Amino acid sequence: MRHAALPLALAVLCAAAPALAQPALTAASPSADAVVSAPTVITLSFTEAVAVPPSSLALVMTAMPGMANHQPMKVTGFATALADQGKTLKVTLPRALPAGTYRLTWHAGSSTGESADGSYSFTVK
Ligand SMILES: [Cu+2]
Repeated sequence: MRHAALPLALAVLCAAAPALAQPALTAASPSADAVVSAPTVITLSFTEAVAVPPSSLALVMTAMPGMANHQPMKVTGFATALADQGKTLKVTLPRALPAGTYRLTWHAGSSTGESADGSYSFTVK
């Protein structure tokens, strides 16, 4: 009896899996550890469609050329929109990013309540 019941239990688990999928980051521009020149747009692409809100993004300048002891400086005033049928978060910056090192922190949430978080750094030359 226990052996007969097991395949059914597995089948139920497998059928439920796609609905519980978290949005995973598949591509980003600028990408992690990239060195780019003055980006005006940041894009993050996910395996699942996400929604805004709850998806959000924070961008902090952590270093600047020629400036020792740079305090984390938050970049504000950007607009977040969806593209690619909700699978891409497109962030339009108020102006091209000046030279420095940045830390990008993202939160991606789907309309079904699944979410994921991540962060990475990139450099503007
Ligand atoms: Cu700065």
